[in-house]
Amino acid sequence: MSPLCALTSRRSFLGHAGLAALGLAAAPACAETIIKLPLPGGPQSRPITTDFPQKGAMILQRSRPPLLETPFEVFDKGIFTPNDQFFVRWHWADVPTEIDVQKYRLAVRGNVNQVLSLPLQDILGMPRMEIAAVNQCSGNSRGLFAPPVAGAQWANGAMGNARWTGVRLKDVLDRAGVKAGAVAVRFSGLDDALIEGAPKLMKSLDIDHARDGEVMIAYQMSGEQLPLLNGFPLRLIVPGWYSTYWVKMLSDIEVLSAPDDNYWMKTAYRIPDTPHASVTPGQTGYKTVPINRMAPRSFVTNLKDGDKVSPGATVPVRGIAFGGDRGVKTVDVSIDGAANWSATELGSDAGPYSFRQWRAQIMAPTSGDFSLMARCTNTADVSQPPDPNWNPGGFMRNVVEKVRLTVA
Ligand SMILES: Nc1nc2c(c(=O)[nH]1)N[C@H]1C(S)=C(S)[C@@H](COP(=O)(O)O)O[C@H]1N2
Ligand SMILES: [Mo]
Repeated sequence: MSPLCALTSRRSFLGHAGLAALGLAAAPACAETIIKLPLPGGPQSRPITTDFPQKGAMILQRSRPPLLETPFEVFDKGIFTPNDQFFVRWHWADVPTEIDVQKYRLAVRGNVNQVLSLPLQDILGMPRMEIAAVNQCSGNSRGLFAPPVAGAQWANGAMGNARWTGVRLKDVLDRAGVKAGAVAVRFSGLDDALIEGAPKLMKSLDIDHARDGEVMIAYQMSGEQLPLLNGFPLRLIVPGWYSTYWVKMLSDIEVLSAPDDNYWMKTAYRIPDTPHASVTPGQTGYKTVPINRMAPRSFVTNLKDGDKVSPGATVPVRGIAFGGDRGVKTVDVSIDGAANWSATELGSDAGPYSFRQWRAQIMAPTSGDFSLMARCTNTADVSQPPDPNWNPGGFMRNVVEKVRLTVA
């Protein structure tokens, strides 16, 4: 990287959160490396950036607000995604670049007995909990949708797994005392839109879900403070649900006595109320619901499209899987286009919401090209579907993925 690039991006991101300044952060011109993502709708080229604070090499999808994708080979290293290569997604460009931890307060208000304004110290003093959970963007893999749809053209790296440490949301709500008639709890953070009148990101959960003892407010991610871009100092964790609900830099919790009809619940992040949230391109008039639970997925991590294997060779294969809203029961692989499947060996179990590693050996054919497929079945016996889903939001892809290999 040229010294000028380094200087510009440092000052603009770590310095004051000015609009123009932030726009310079990690400008693609500063990239050293270009990689290609396998996106059928193109364009495929993306710069690799190391210009963001607390982040290593990331795929630059957009610089302002930052959209940074995890390079896929990172997922081969283990079930926990390193914080410095954990993906980043923000909707609006006014993201604080500094947090004054002394002044930070978490408000709990609305339909409660006592309005709270909690300093971080109070949260740190409450009973701790820890959970391993996959944080996956609703639009992870959107760039693989055919026909293409609008939105961030992610490949498969808008996901990550971490051990989250923090407090139960239930405990925080109990401290405020939820009053009768509460139906939902709404969350928002310190970020905001720069555009006048644009709706601030706010997401809600039903009151029972919010109090289930699993939804939590995290202050640590795999044993460290949250990176700023992943929501320092506090973020919501909603195990098993898409990360659109995992509000970062959480500053406001509002208990509602009527369903939330804010833009981010009523209009955005809605999926067709159909199997696999799938519709036909151009279809209209279907019912929609807010996106919610994740579906099972699995990925090969030690081989990629175009890799060569020797004729008839025994090839070790491995990857990761997650069950979506529950644990992984089995992962099977096929090398004959889904005609036959064989079981893989599962790695250690870090809990129902975590990535789980799998490994197997396959016997390469003696000639020709072939596809390696991996299919996860979760503990509710839900398996990945053979055909890709489609919806205009590019949400919830969980088709059985293929890696195309060449015998040579
Ligand atoms: N405050 C705030 N929280 C947010 C968002 C946001 O724009 N602002 N985006 C959500 C979405 S859509 C995603 S995919 C995740 C991304 O989390 P990450 O950046 O830690 O990977 O944050 C969620 N929480
Ligand atoms: Mo997202």
